[in-house]
Amino acid sequence: MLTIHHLEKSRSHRILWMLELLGLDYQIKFYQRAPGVLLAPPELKQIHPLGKSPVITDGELVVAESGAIIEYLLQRYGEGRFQPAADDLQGWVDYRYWLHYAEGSLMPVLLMKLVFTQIAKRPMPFFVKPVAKGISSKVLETFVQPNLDTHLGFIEQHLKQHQWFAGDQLTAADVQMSFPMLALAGRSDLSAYPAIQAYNQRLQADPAWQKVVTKAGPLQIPA
Ligand SMILES: N[C@@H](CCC(=O)N[C@@H](CS)C(=O)NCC(=O)O)C(=O)O
Repeated sequence: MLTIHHLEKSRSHRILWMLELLGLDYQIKFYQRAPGVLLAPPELKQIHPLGKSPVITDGELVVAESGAIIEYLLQRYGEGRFQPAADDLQGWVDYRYWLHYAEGSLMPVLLMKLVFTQIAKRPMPFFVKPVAKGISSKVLETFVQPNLDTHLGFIEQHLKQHQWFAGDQLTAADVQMSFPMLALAGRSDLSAYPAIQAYNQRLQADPAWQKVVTKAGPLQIPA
């Protein structure tokens, strides 16, 4: 039996979406984050040494890392679905690009936004707080937000011309992009980005996404 080790409020949501899109039989093992921090519980280290989610087990196989899980599921169960047609070269270039861009380029900036926003909210001695707040708001203002703005403009331009990331059909590139796209909504003001907002509505209206919401709840983004 295929099992997904699903951490609440995490990238694991995208794998649930992939499993639903493929119509696979699977079970969900739920994990909660430790109270007050964003860390996964130690039990996840019994599944994979890094103790992160998502991770799936399929019989004897353990597959970690969202992109690798998606590629595994498509290769084993996809039968060509949720990938561009074999002769659609531009589609394949876009597909690969966005599949890797999600974790390789966009998530690091979103993670920095989360970490530096959290610093100012954490309990600490009163005399340290102004220094910590000063440093984190400087990093946010001079590095993180300008970078995020560049990403937002870039994604907006792409989505003005394409319904889905790799063309007119929903592919696994959209599955991999779903988490950072909804994290963008949680961590940025999207009022100047109508194509991104429309895309986020489109993805959440997908029937397979709706099934995930029924089984595991809506995706909550740590902010
Ligand atoms: N690049 C990895 C990232 C995995 C990851 O960092 N997952 C987070 C949840 S979104 C996690 O498990 N965090 C808890 C922790 O680090 O303890 C992937 O895409 O699978």
